[in-house]
Amino acid sequence: MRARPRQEVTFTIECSGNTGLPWFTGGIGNATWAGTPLAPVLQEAGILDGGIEVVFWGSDSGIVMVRGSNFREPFGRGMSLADAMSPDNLLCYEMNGAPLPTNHGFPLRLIAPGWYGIANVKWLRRIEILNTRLENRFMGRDYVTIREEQVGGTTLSRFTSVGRALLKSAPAKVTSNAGTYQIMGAAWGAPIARVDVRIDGGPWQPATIEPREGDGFAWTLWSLEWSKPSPGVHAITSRAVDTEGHLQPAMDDPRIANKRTYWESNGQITRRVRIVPSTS
Ligand SMILES: Nc1nc2c(c(=O)[nH]1)N[C@H]1C(S)=C(S)[C@@H](COP(=O)(O)O)O[C@H]1N2
Ligand SMILES: [Mo]
Repeated sequence: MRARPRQEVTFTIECSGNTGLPWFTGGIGNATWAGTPLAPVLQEAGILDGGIEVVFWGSDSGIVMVRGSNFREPFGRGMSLADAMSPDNLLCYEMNGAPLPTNHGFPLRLIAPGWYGIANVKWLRRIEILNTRLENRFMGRDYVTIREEQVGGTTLSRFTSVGRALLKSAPAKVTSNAGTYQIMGAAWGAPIARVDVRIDGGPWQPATIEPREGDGFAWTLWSLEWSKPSPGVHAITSRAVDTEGHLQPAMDDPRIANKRTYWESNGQITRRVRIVPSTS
């Protein structure tokens, strides 16, 4: 793999279970990944007529029970051949200039920029091209978004596999320096045009966004000056807008509120911070 052409991408990977609920907010990280493009490897291996699905198998496995029987199933995820052939996808052996750490997939992992964490299969053992869709635990049973939608006057529960990353932002921290406060956060999942911040349900204020790093797969960091917050607890909400004008949905938007599983949770996040009176 190392003898093949090298390609890098700076890509923020978010776990699709990163809900914004207090018990899980940190399932996200940004790194520069290096490896070799996947598409030429598939082409050289030879893609037979009828091949539609590329399956990435990890070395880890677990027991799944289906209708009362136990099976040992390796971790695996499938991608349509068209998605797999994207020139962005890498067979990745390096993270931030060092060999992949074991917990991030050593010796080789898939890096699929623009997809939720689950697609980025670690500890790769085998890649297959199938003539049918893969419907294993990680495609069809777990990591499945269930959303109720009104279709033709009836309520339909739609079950879909966790897929591409979604537009999202979050307030990350508040710092103070000589009485001046600053709210800082990140936005990701799409090329970011703007981030708005709302304090205690007030008007949306545009944040200052930092220049985009890399090819649009890295998070955009943003900040907002916060003049003279009163002591006590404040609620800070952010919303991202992408370069096509899409708005990160509010938590009560039907796209979020009508979900029955917590995967792919890209609703606006409100964080509470306590401002304590200065002791100096
Ligand atoms: N082989 C294998 N790959 C895997 C997983 C796994 O359990 N086994 N977890 C996936 C999930 S759910 C996420 S969020 C990302 C996390 O990648 P990271 O550990 O580099 O942050 O790896 C993905 N790849
Ligand atoms: Mo995940």
